[in-house]
This record gives sequence, structure tokens and C-alpha cells, in this order.
Amino acid sequence: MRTLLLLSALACVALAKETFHGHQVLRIQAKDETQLSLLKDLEQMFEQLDFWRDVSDVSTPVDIRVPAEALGEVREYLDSWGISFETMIEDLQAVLDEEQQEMESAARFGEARNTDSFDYARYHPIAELYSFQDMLVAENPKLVSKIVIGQSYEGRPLTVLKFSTGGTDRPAIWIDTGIHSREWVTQASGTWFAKKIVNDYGKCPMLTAILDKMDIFLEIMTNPDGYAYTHSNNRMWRKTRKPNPGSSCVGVDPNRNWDAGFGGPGASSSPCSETFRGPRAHSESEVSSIVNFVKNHGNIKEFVSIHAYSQMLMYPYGYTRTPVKDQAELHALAQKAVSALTAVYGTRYRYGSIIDVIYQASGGTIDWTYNQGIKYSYTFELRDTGRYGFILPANQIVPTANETWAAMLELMTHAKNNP
Ligand code: BPX
Ligand code: ZN
Repeated sequence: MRTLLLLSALACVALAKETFHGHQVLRIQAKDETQLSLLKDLEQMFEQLDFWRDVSDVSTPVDIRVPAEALGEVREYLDSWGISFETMIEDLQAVLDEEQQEMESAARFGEARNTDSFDYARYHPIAELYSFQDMLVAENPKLVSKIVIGQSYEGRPLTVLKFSTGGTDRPAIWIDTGIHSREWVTQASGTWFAKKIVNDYGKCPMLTAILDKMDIFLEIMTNPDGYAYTHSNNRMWRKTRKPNPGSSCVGVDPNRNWDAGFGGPGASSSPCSETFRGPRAHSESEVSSIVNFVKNHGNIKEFVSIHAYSQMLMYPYGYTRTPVKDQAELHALAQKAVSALTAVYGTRYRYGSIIDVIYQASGGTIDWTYNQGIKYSYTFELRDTGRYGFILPANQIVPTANETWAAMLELMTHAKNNP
């Protein structure tokens, strides 16, 4: 009886949602190399700090979520070394409560019965995204189908929408969103892209030309266990949900798990780190399922992996400073795509290689796809630049998706027209 009570108490505790009362997000600006290495020391000293963006160079600030209990010590550390910082988010829980309220008020209207009444301007729990995909397929059976490329650690299907107007063995474009589960604007944008494709085929000449020659594969929930967990337990969850033997920390960073510079600098070997690379390359089924898909398909011409936040469009490499051999072409195309994006609402983006634009990262998705021979390998960091970071207000979903689509059309058109 005692154990039973204990177990049920444990069950209650396990179900409780993590709260972030008094957590602040600090934006820290290092002014020289010494201060940069002091920030790296900070990461080692306090395991409970959550680096929203990793330490880069003096031109890019670092954003860190600091739990209430650690604020005093962290501030003291920064002050004592004369490192300047500002508070981006005063009380993270207040921002999360607002996000939650917005979702609940939208939920009062009930679940959409078709993809026209689906609310693209809201964030949705995972069940609604799965049913969105099924509705879209049912409504557009000639254009859209759903394939299952594997299953997640917790047993969820890894589903991919295939947009195809026929033909056999057509070259293809891959788009994934949500590999980092807390980057909610990406899954929401993926959902909007899916609807945009069915709306615009036959109407938008650019998209029509693309789909008349190529297939598009779109994986919206690339890390479904993580996404479910961001709704049920911890809004700030980034990694997969596979336990790590010998550690109480869960999950692997699926953007450090690929076989490209795996194990090198720009990833962590510690299971408690947000950038834990995992026990071996492709250890995560969320990653290996894409690896198998790409290899079996054999004709993916363009691969676009979508993250948030920072407003950047990047190409390989992240693990090495050695430029890719297609650097000139990839850079010119990035510039073209970014100007198309900026033309929509004036949103400013930086572009270049991962290691130049953001920071060194090993085991990243598009370094692997590029090395597999997919020349047009790109990665986005969508809005914003840090005002809200991962908690981007839902009223920015549609504008974010819309401007990103302008860039996507340029990327896809170039892949269609070039070898
Ligand atoms: C993106 C693609 C390849 C290598 C690195 C990135 C940056 C990405 C990461 O560290 O995995 C940053 C992020 O999207 O996870 C978080 N952020 O900057 O807001
Ligand atoms: Zn990310």
C-alpha cells in the first residue's frame, strides 16, 4: 500500500509541468576573446543554465535562460568580469502563461474539421498536427500522400508529406521543421507551407513549375516526442526523449547526431548538455530514419532544415572552416533567397556558412546531406532575433511562414534549373 501511494505520488510529480517562475533570459555581449572564454567557463560552471544560442564571436550576443536561484551568482560573475548584459525576458513564466492562454482560447472553438478551418495563426498540440496531415491528404489525394519513414523513440510515427504531380523517380526537395522541438514557429510554418502548396499548385507559376518537375517531401514533426513533451511537461525541451544509460539526463541533440565531423568540437559528450551528440552517429531513430530515407531515395537535389531563432540562412559547413567547393554558388543563391524574404516585410537576415554566421557545430544535419552529394543543402533560423526567442507570439506565425516561403521558392527554383 505504501509503495502504491508512493508510486501514485510519483506519477503526479512526473505529470506536473515544469514552471519557469522568475527565470530570466539574459542577452550577454562579450567584447573580446577573454570575455568569450569567460562565457564558455560559465557554461561549464553552471549546469542549470540553458544557452538558447551558444557562444559564438564578439559580433553575436549569447542568450541564456537563467533559473531564479542562479540569477544572483550569474549576475555577480558577469559584473565581476565587467561583461555587459541586458535582460531580454524579465519573467519567462509570464510569457509562457500568455502563450498558453492564447492556445486555450483558440481551443474553445474546437478542433478543425478540415484544413480550411484550421487555425494557422495558432500553435497546436501534436495530435492536431497529425490530424491536419491526414485531412490534407484526404482532401487532396492526387497531390499529397503521407509516408512513414520510421518511428520515434516513444513509438510515434515519423510522418512525411509527399507532394507529387506524377512521374517516376523524379528529383526531389526535402524540407524538415521541428528537429528541435521548442522551436515552435518552425512546425507551425511547416503546416502553413503544406497548405500553401495545395492552394498554389496550378495558380502560382513558380511553384507549379517546380512541382511539374520535382517532388517535395515535408517532415513537419521531425522530433515528435520532443514536441509532445514541450506541450505536456517542459516548454523548453530541445532534444530527443531517449534516456541516456548511466545518466539521469534525457535526450540527444538531433542536430549534433549526424555523421559529419561527429565527435569533434561544436558538440558535447555530456548527456546533460543541450548539445549532447549522443553515443554514436545516427543513434537517434529520428535521425537514422531520415538517413535511410535519403539514401533509399537517391535523388534528393535540395535539403532544407528549418530551425528558429536568429534570422539566418546558412549553408555548410558547421564542423570545419574548410569552405565547401560550391561555396560561391551557395552564397549567391542564399543572397537571392534572402532578398526575396526581406522584400516581403523588410525582415533582415544574415547569410553564409554555419561556422561563419552562427558558430562551430559538429554532427549537424546539412553537413551530412552536403557530404552525401546534396549540393543545395541549407538551414534556416527563422524569426525573431531574440526579443521572444523560442516563445515567438502566435500572431507572427503566418508572416514568418509567408516571408520564408518567398525564400523557399527561390531555393527550389534554382534546384529545378541547375544540376
Ligand atoms: C543550425 C544548423 C546547423 C548547425 C547549427 C545550427 C544552429 C542551431 C543549433 O545550435 O543547432 C541553433 C538553434 O536553432 O538550435 C537555436 N537558436 O539559435 O536559436
Ligand atoms: Zn534549432
